[in-house]
Amino acid sequence: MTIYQFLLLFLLWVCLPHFCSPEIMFRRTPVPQKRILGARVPRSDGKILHRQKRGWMWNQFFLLEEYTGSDYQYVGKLHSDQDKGDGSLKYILSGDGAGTLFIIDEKTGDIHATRRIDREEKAFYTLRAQAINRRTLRPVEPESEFVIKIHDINDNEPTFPEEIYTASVPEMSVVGTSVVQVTATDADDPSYGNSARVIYSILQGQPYFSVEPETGIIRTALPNMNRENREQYQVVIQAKDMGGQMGGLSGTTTVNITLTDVNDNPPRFPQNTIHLRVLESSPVGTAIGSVKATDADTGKNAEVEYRIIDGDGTDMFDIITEKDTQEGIITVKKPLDYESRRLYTLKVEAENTHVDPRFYYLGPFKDTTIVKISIEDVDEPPVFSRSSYLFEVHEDIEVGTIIGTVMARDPDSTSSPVRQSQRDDSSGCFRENFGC
Ligand SMILES: *[C@@H]1O[C@H](CO)[C@@H](O)[C@H](O)[C@H]1NC(C)=O
Ligand SMILES: [Ca+2]
Ligand SMILES: [Ca+2]
Repeated sequence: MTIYQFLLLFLLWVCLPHFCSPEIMFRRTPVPQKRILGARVPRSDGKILHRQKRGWMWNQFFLLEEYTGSDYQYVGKLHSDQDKGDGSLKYILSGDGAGTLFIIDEKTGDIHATRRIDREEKAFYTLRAQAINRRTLRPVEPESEFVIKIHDINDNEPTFPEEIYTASVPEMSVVGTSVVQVTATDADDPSYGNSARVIYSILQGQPYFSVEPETGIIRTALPNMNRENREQYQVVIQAKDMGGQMGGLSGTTTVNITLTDVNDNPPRFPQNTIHLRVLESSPVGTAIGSVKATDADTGKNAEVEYRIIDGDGTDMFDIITEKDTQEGIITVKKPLDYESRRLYTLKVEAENTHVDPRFYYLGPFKDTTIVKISIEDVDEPPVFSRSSYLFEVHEDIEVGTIIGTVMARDPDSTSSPVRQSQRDDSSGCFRENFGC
């Protein structure tokens, strides 16, 4: 502001309800002055007028939002030094809301608001004031601009953009691991007081999680949180204005937190010993049965690889890992023979394929089981000692002469007697031990 050649006095009302009554007004010459906070301004009548800390400025009115009175809310008074009080002057208002929201008494210069005003909708109204001679209609003052600044009250609670958030954090995370940040906004005036100063607290979810009061960052608060015990947590965060003090307004949000898996459980065979049976006639490659280790983890943390690591059957059997079922399938590697061996033993190991070094101390991440395989007998056909026999005889040989011996052996151990019978062939007709 520079030079004001004309005197247009704004009478300012800078009143808060708890502090003073709307009648307190004072005059001020339009000489530009810096705002003096917390000063005491002597009134013309010698009394001291206490101004509250916010102070006032030349060419500004302050008006409290959300006025609930039934009458029009008093804003302030325009006054010209040219006003002799004889009614010859007329005050005119124009600009934001002039004539509707803000009305002026053209004789006295008193300005009123006609309805309740919401600062969060509009915080400043810029208006222009004129004083004219009622008779000549000529301005006695130049048009002057002023502002009605709407004074905040704490009428907005902090709100979160989302009603429910979802977040996740690995199980077994160290205490203080950041999970997610939630931020509430408060529509009140952040530049004044604490009406928009938000502090976060946790209403539900302790002792597992905590929230940073100033930032809204949610962190883990308990060591060794185990997904295998509990996977889902519901955390309720409150945001409260007035710096979290009593009387502040608050809003809440819910955060669904899922613990994600880490490999903190080794695979385990449910039994120490597993019995399988296989027919001795089973061809190489036959699957004779399966073993399965359980793992409390999920996904790749539960993946195992099976191996035969010991036993007297390591040459005779193989194991393959079935990816889909996570089973170890035992197969025949070499032809089996009940008569030469009836029982084999394998030591089978299941080991996690993705081990996390951070959790070595919970290992080892493998387990073993004993697999006993019984070979089952099959009733095999007798076997001749040779595949063909040739006996030479003279044509005049006597009936009943022994011309040779054929031998058949029963490979089954519990030998059933071999009954031999003759078969025709082209060279003639023989019946063993008998003539033709
Ligand atoms: C949050 O968790 C609750 C209880 O566990 C569940 O009913 C709800 O569906 C979850 N909401 C979301 C969005 O994940
Ligand atoms: Ca608020
Ligand atoms: Ca796990």
